[in-house]
Amino acid sequence: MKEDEILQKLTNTLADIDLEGTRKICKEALSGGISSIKIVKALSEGMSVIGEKFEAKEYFLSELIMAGEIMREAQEIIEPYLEEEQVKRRSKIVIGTVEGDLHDIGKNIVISLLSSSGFDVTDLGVNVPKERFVKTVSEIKPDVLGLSALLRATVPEMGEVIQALKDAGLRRAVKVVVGGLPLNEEYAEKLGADYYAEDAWKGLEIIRKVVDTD
Ligand code: B12
Repeated sequence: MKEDEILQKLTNTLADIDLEGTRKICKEALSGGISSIKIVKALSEGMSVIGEKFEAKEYFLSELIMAGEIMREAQEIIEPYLEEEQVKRRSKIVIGTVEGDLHDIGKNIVISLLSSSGFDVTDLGVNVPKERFVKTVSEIKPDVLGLSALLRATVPEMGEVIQALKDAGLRRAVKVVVGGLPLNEEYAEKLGADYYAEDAWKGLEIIRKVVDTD
């Protein structure tokens, strides 16, 4: 099978919520020399199909939960293969999903990519209150704070976190990168963020630039 066909099969297998199949194709693709980044992209496409099916009421919450579990397992298989790179200075990144939001698959991909690229990442998890972001920024003094939100209803919370940083006198000390499905460049600017990343790879590119020009 050609590389494209394997990747398409992986997307479809995840979209069918097939745990065994996804695990198997991931391993085969990796041992066949397909790049880990392409594999993660194929899996992300599978998650988008699942989202569409959920919207069309073809899938329900139980399928979303299963998909989350499959994605977590797949990430564990792929993580050791994510390309290791040397970063001169171990720049610090703090990242979390904002309060009210439990989605963390995308955030975890960002973390895998950053960690395997040599960044020192502190993961605050999901449903993180703004006070915790502020406390961590003041203690760890990261170069970048990454915020994630997947629900339209929780995106405004990103603005609340940024305002809380301002109130604590910490806004200038850290660059804020936001990501998540309901966002775009314009919305991110309105929230007061420095950068918007549509995916993990864009996030890595932005963060590399930010720490380079520090
Ligand atoms: C899996 C999933 C779940 C799982 C989450 C499991 C987990 N551990 O994360 C569970 C079952 C828990 C869940 C619950 C709910 N979900 Co849900 N979920 C999804 C689903 C299918 C996939 C999300 C995903 O993982 N995508 C794959 C990853 C790789 O993509 P990503 O998250 O976008 O991340 C990438 C980029 O956005 C970016 N990125 C993201 N964050 C960040 C941060 C930084 C710093 C950077 C640089 C980049 C970055 O990089 C990532 C990688 O490239 C989406 C549908 C979809 N199309 O996305 C719905 C979706 C997000 N969910 C939705 C809904 C409605 C819900 C529920 C309210 C359902 C319910 N009735 O209870 C609850 C809410 C729970 C809560 N309080 O958060 C809606 C949101 C609609 C809206 N307008 O707000 C969606 C869009 C489904 C739909 N089409 O209706 N969900």
